[in-house]
Amino acid sequence: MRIGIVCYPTVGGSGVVATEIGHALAARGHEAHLISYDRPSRLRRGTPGLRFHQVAVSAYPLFRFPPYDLALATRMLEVREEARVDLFHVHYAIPHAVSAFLARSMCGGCLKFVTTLHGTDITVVGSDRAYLRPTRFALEQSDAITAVSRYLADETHLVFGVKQPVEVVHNFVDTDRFRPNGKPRWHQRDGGERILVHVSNFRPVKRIADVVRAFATIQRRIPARLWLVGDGPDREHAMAVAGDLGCQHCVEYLGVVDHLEELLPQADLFLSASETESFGLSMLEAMSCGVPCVSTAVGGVAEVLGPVGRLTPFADPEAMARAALELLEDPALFEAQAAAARARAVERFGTERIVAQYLQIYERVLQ
Ligand code: GMT
Repeated sequence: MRIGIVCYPTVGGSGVVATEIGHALAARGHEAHLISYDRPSRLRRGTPGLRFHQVAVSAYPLFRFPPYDLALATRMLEVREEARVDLFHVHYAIPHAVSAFLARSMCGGCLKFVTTLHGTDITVVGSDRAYLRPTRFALEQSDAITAVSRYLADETHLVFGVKQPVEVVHNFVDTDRFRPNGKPRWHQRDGGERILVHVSNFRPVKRIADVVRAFATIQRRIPARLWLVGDGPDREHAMAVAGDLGCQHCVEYLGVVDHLEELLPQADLFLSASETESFGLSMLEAMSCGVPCVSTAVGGVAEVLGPVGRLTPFADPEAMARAALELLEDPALFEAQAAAARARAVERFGTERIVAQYLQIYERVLQ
């Protein structure tokens, strides 16, 4: 098959999932064409069968907001003609599904598209009055709709009232790349310092300050260090909170890390304090490295963690700290959790299993 994949290029999960689908398709002998305004951060160079097509948006002075959705629709048609793409798979509904509909209308119905919903395209941005109607319309025009969790599929029906089925296809992880590195645990290391990690786009919805608050409590009880990975608007606020709580010397901001698979296995525990999280891809990547997660019980996180790790109430950093300490003070419990995290990632969220579900959907739509 020749599949066009439209996504955001940023470090956010939807772009990561889209790019990894591209890699997985190429590895299985298909042709994948990634379309975005920049090179996606996870795109590995020189992959046979996988090409990147940039969308150029001209900045005419009259345009306060250059119309990216129009430029994208045009690029989709060009890629379809150049590469004889069979089907488009658009990730994140806004505006990608609308552009796909426009591209299809411009060529008299020549093109089919599958829309994958990732989270805030439904729960935050999509339900904004300014975008709700075009998003619902574009979803209804999609040849198939998928959501990355059961929670998100249910929200889509609730918020948008779309009639067609929203199929659940969970996110996936390359369990060969994201794997434990066999490092000694803290109780075998000098000083016994635990390493906690948080990876995100540091948006308000991630509540990074709560991660820091939970960490401050943990670090008062046991030797610990917090790695903050990623970037976004709340980064400085998080560091300021660390300063206020007197734990800034133990909080390290690592920025955007290109090879997360090398970093995550070095951590002991992943903390997430999100207000909403349709899936939580970085938690799955951590689990695959044998790193258990402590997260707020929101959205689709329970579908990812299952019985492994700990879920705590939203906006309760003290409860998060207690849950983390329970795991970090008991080496036997911790080892069992680390092994269970890895096993769950391998058994339920491996690339092979999930990409097969997308391939089935593509085949069905193309029939
Ligand atoms: O909204 C975001 O935070 C970014 C968004 C994205 O497009 O990267 O993340 C969403 O999609 C990820 C990949 O499917 C999920 O793992 C995240 O849980 C989801 N974020 C939220 O629901 C907040």
